[in-house]
Amino acid sequence: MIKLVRFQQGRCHPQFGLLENDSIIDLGAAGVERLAPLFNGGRAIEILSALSKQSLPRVALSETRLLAPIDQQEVWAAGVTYLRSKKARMEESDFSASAYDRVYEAPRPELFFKSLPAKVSGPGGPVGIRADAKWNVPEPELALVFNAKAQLIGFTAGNDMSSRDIEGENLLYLPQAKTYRHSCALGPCLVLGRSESEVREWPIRVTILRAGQAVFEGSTSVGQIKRTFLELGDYLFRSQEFPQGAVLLTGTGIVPPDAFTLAAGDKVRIEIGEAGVLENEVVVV
Ligand code: DO4
Ligand code: MG
Repeated sequence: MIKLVRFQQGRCHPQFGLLENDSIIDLGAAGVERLAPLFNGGRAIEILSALSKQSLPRVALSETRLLAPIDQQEVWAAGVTYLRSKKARMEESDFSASAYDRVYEAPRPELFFKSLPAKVSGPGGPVGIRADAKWNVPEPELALVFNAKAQLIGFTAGNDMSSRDIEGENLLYLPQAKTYRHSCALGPCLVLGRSESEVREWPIRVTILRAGQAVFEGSTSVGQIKRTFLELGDYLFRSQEFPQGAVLLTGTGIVPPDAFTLAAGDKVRIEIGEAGVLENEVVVV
């Protein structure tokens, strides 16, 4: 198993690296500048394993800032892939209830565009709640990373920040409820070399901290996703092309109680299996 990160030291140019315990092997020194050439060739694990054995420069993790572990990949998202998500959304909106019910059962999944790569927050970056929304939640989701040939390359943790009142008012407002400034976070690392059945064993946990106290905790497991990764990837790539590859958030299985809404300054801590902990602070945008 390999953990790929994107990191920055001071004001230096961001680099990709391999995370090993508390240090990062700097792949910039080996000429690895972009993900697509590495992933599209289909030998990423072999190449990265060989590089990890070379004597490349190492940097202490504590001396770096981790960024979202992508560069030029669009981020898309699947919705209503867990029973919990379907039920919560049917409750939040009489108007749209049958749409959620139908899409949960239908062969074609719900897929929507989430973020341009440059707009994604990394670990420690901000996640946004809209100034014109009253009911805001994080959505802790496993993220799949595909290459340009629709091959599943790796996994990371993601946050599909959402405005439930805007989505609940009218499903046609979904793009506004889902895609706004700082609405997406990914990281901390991209896990390569794990199979779907292994990743389905991973737990997903979220803790929301307010003034240092947990105000919400929830958990589920990747195994609760109704659809296979293959099925989601197949639909994402239909009549589409992603020359740089693409990231797909796989939907949320954790929804806080209806009385809960995020506030500025909250810390959202998402932990997904071997992908690790993605923590972000909430800001109003
Ligand atoms: O249908 C709206 C979005 C669903 C979603 O983002 C989720 O289930 O995670
Ligand atoms: Mg979601």
